[in-house]
Amino acid sequence: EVKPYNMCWLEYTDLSKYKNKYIKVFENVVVLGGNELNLPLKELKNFLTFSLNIKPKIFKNTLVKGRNYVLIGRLIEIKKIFKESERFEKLLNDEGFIIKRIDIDGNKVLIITAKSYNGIVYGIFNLIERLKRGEDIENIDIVSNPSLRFRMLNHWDNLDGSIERGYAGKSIFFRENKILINERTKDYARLLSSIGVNGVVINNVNVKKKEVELITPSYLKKIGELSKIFSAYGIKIYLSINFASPIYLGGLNTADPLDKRVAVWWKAKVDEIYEYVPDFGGFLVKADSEFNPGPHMYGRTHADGANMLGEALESYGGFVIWRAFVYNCLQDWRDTNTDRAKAAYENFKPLDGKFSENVIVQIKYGPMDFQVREPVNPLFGGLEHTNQILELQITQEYTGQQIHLCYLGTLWKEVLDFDTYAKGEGSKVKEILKGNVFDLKNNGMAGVSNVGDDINWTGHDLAQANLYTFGALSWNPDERIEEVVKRWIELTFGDNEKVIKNISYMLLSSHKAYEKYTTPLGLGWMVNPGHHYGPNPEGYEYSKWGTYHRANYEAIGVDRSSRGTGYTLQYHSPWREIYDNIETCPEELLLFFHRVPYNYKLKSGKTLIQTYYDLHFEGVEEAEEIRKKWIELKGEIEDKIYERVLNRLDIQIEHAKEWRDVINTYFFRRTGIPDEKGRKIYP
Ligand code: GCW
Repeated sequence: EVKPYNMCWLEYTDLSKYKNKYIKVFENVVVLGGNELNLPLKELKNFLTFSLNIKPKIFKNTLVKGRNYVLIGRLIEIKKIFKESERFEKLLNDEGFIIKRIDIDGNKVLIITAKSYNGIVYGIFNLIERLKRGEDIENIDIVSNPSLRFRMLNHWDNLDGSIERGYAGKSIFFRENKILINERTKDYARLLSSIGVNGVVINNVNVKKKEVELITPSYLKKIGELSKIFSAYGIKIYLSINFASPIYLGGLNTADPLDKRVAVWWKAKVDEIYEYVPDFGGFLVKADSEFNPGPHMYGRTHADGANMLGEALESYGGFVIWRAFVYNCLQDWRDTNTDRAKAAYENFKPLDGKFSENVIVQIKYGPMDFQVREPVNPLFGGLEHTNQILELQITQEYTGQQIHLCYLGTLWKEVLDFDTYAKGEGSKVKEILKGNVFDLKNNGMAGVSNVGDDINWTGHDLAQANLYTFGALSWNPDERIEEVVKRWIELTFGDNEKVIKNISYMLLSSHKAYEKYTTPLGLGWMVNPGHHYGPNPEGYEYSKWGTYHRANYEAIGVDRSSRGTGYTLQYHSPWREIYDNIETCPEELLLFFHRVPYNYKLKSGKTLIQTYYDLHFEGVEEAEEIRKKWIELKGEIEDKIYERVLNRLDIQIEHAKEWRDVINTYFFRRTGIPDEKGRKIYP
């Protein structure tokens, strides 16, 4: 049967060329336990059948004698029949798995085991990945544990089927105020599970009128069904809630978290939710942020609000994920004392240690809003007693909206590797999330989904790589990004060397290119207001959103040093000193931290203005180079995909030139300083 969408890295491509290599291993499959492993077993069977043309014999709870076999079972089962496996116990965390080929009574046995059901599912998908890439498994010996506990996708999907900041069609969860459940629902769960994701928030953090009702029985029944489908793949469903729900739904005249009636209402609400959705994960809350209600309306703190909800969820093992994206979105542009970059830290640092154990604060990677480059949010390293989730934007709101190729794995990796120095050297963001810096384990990563109902899920076919990479890094933030990229290409496009080489180049150079032709050196913004696509140098300059560059004829940028807004003081040493000094500040963030005269000389000896011109010309050239690499692959990639991507690359080049010319002209008009190289800059 042909699906109206492709299956990304899970597509059953014809791999019968590997049949001989694997047939001896997979002829017999033994499964231990009851029927609870039917689903992962079926995943393996389907892959073997459809891709490798191997039809294994399945044995339930009976060991086959005198033959090689695959042995799948929870560790607790495996230990009963195979003593040696007792030492696996110590190697595994709750969701990890082992894939190992060993000798039992003279037969070769490929064991796939884990402590939990989730671990088995991950193990099966991992094995499938290896087979798909033709890896040698004769002597396979793998132990893999997820480093982070929470590996979540956040959907900004609305009940009417639209998606806030969605660039790949309509919601796969909602249509016309109803919840959608179909074949695609399950396939989405499969895709996410195969990359290790274990939680999905299905609705937008901006919870509007209709969406408030998602926590009422009229929707909960369907959410229960949805949750069953996802649970089978180890994924919990979470909901974004409106903090004022007790008013909207409960008929109360307040949502004050310290008002007894409010707490009682939430407790009853949570009880009701778990009746319908026994596997429910918890709430995601955007409170006191961009016109969403919150505890501040009642003079209470974020901790008061979050803990009240946490208490309601506690007995079920549910969690409250509370966003730190809080700032004054009604700033007067004339007010130069307020600095939006400081807001998250100012709001949450004083509350460090005040949040309950089942509350997690979710922090955007930078202090502003998912710009192409920002410094790492100082709350990382700033919060020492608070569970935290790193929020990344997989959907490309500010990075080309899936029209431009902009692979984000390289940026995310830099964020994860950033050393906060909270406890001296080695206090990297990823170590904090792993629980190695502070003694807190309920941490993780959340990615704002780039998925919609487009034929390829992500609009741009190559944007699937961003989704895949999010999963890979949240499982193992230490992995080399080149490896992740290579694996994704092989799984998606096969093992043709030229394809691997060219697409690797395209992905790995794309973020840099995008950065150069848009707003490099940490400047950011300069987008069209509202939809945020395309250049507009003063689009937000005189508005309320707090994202100013304050360019005049001499200089551009906001002084966020200790002599300016003092934002640099939110960092630990040595960063606060490094960022504070224009001479030591990393140049890729120069205009984020400093107000810089156009004739200021960078390390290259070039002036700021000349650097800006040069980067913009370079960025477009790099985008053209990226397009060339794709054209070289004509004939090697399925025609439809080839054409789809080429079409987007063509538009990208055109829009990159638009960016280059608008930005360069803006700088030229501000300064009157011509390009030293005499290139065309529109006067
Ligand atoms: O990036 C901004 C977006 C909003 C979004 C908000 C947030 C969901 O422009 O669309 O709202 O951030 O993260 O809450």
